[in-house]
Amino acid sequence: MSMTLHDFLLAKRDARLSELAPVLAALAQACRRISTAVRCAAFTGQTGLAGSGNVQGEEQKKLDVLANRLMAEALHACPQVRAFASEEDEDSTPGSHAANPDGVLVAFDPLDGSSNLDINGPVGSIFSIQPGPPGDTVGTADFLQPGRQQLAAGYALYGPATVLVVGSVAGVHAFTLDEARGEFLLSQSGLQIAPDCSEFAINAAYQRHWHAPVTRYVGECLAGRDGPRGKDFNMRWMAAMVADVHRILQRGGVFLYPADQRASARQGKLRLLYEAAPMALLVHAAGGLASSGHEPILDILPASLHERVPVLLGARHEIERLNDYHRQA
Ligand code: P6P
Repeated sequence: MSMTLHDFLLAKRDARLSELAPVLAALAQACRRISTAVRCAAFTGQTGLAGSGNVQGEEQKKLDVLANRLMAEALHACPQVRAFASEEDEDSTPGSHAANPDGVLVAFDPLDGSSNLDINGPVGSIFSIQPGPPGDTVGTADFLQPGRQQLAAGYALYGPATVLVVGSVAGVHAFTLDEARGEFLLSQSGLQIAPDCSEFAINAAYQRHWHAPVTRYVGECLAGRDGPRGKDFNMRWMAAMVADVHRILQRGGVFLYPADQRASARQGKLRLLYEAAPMALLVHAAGGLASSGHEPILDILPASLHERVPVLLGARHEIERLNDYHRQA
């Protein structure tokens, strides 16, 4: 019988993750509850808009608000969590053990890709676990750490199956929810991304706004076997970063949400602390790369909690090519 997340952490298959067992258990519980809420929304009155907006100025779905509450409840109660920060909230929130000197910080996107909810498309939750600050006080500024300092990161993908992926620098592992048992069971250990690929993900609707390096890269992919790449490429765009990243961890590829010439996208769309940095840790641990086009995402020091950053991630050789095109430009 497959190993549960609890037994995996107990067995110390990854010492870094095992040290974080309490907070990973809290996150797994919250993701399990969010999975149920998403599946049952149609008959629990949880579909549609909440009638409120978030700090990003976005209209919140009822499930955005509920997922945020479920994550906050689980993390606030966890003795290992000193504070947490959400995409939905302006500032961080202290946990019930804010002065715990061995405690950690958690930044999360409670429901990524919620525009897919109305079409029963994939959505997910993303989380980043950082070391807590010295001393016994903690606040929003303590979250402004470069991604390389993360202790662990992960996501839950609410798709045909609910899958929880967690990783540290030592490796990335996937657990699939056994709904009957209410347990996440180990389904893949040591996920790896091939250095080459033939699949790219980008929202091609913004093509006219792209900067030259991205236009060149995508154009060469589209030129196929008769073009400079000498092979055909496939394209996917899930409108949920979690689903695109999960596909890359399963079968390779690249995911691009670049900066473009629109005033609203000068730094891209995705948020550094709870979307780009956690995914970058997972991708690097699986042998891939994650870049802004100008530097590794893991090296970027955030200036603010909700800072956006361009994201180019996935197959090593492809991201190296994109970095080279940015250097040439
Ligand atoms: P667009 C979801 O809103 C999200 O933050 C990511 O999960 C996703 O990859 C991207 O935005 C989709 O953006 O511009 O295609 O709607």
